[in-house]
Amino acid sequence: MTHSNDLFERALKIIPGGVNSPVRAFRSVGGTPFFTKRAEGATLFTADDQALVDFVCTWGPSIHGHNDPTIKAAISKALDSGTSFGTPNPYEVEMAELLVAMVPSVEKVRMVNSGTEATMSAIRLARGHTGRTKIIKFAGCYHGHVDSLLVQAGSGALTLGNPDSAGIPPSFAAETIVLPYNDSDALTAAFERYGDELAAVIVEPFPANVGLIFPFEGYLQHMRHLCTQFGTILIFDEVMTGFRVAPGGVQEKTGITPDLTALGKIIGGGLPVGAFGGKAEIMDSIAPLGPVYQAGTLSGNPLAMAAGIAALEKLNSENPYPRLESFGQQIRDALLGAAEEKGLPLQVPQTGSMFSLYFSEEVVTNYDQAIATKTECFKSIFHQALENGVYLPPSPFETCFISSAHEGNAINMACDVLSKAIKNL
Ligand code: KE4
Repeated sequence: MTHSNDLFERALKIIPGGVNSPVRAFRSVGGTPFFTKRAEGATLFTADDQALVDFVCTWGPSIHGHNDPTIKAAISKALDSGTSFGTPNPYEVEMAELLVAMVPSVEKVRMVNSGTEATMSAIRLARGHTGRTKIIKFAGCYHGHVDSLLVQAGSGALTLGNPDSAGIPPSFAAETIVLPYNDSDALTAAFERYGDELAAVIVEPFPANVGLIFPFEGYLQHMRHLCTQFGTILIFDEVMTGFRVAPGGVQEKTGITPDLTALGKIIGGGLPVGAFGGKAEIMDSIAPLGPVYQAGTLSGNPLAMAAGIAALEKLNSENPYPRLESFGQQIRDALLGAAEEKGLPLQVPQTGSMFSLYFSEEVVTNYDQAIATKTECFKSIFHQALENGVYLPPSPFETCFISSAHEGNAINMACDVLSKAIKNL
């Protein structure tokens, strides 16, 4: 098996940046990415024979840990019958029934193959259903690489220090209004100015692509109220938070119900899956029933559906959320304790199995505050941790994930390694 450096050298020749997704390239932390040859539970086994406790969890999907035996068994059972039929298959109905049962806003749902397809389709549906063109998004929120949403985006776009992307016609960007998150006055003003032109507001209810940010008390309620008042479709992008912070995501946790929801990651059990769903009356505007076209060769793929169904059924049968919350608090307390001993200002926003690190005096509540934090401290932590067997997301503007396989030694060892890294700053 060739080592990561050889693999990366070969990759650089024929894959742009040597990676199939920018954030994997370590551009914002420096160094070159390792290649993973196998993953099990909380651990990645690299092509350099290193074992790493993984806090990226393939960017969210592996809430049960890597290579989960239940999910694996479901995939191999489905595989016995073939990989793709191009016709409806029973798994699609089962998955749709699960999503309707688990996500408060979802009365009808359409399967796609990524979170990007889910948000892209939800935006098109909102525009087609309302006949309006303008949308509101929030600085730092990332909704996948959709043309009209790659404006002041987070995640990889932010990591590249280039919040916008080349290739987006100014006319597209002109239909997208970008507001600061957590600013109710700015939201009210935008509605007063554009109200009846607004097809949709799309938001990560807990932004997690700029680090992890929580809404001010009443902020999401205000957003819900304005959308209802002006007939604007409220879209929660729960690609990351769906099934992560609670089975029904932020909308279950807060009791605020959007009109449409974008989903992804966990619902694929590690295979490529996205979904968008919501009010039946809106979803019925989607082809072949309605005028808004949307399609996909591999949408509802039987293997991916079988993996996702197993992942969701496991959440329902095991209810890992209390354990995940305790793991998250354990990590948060260890990090804050080490920073206090060091006299270093550190914020560790945490909910359940999601947390991030901001080296900042103040609590981070929006994009401007996030990009003003001391990212060089994060880079040092990242590399110290990696050298000592702990893999954090390779960017200060991502969120760390914990799986239910992170119990016992994995969490304790990670707390120890990260605490030492902070004290070494
Ligand atoms: P995908 O197209 O990558 O499946 O989903 C896009 C997406 C949509 N909405 C939210 C809230 C998301 O977080 C994402 C994707 N998240 C990033 C990590 N922050 C994926 C990692 C990557 O781009 O490689």
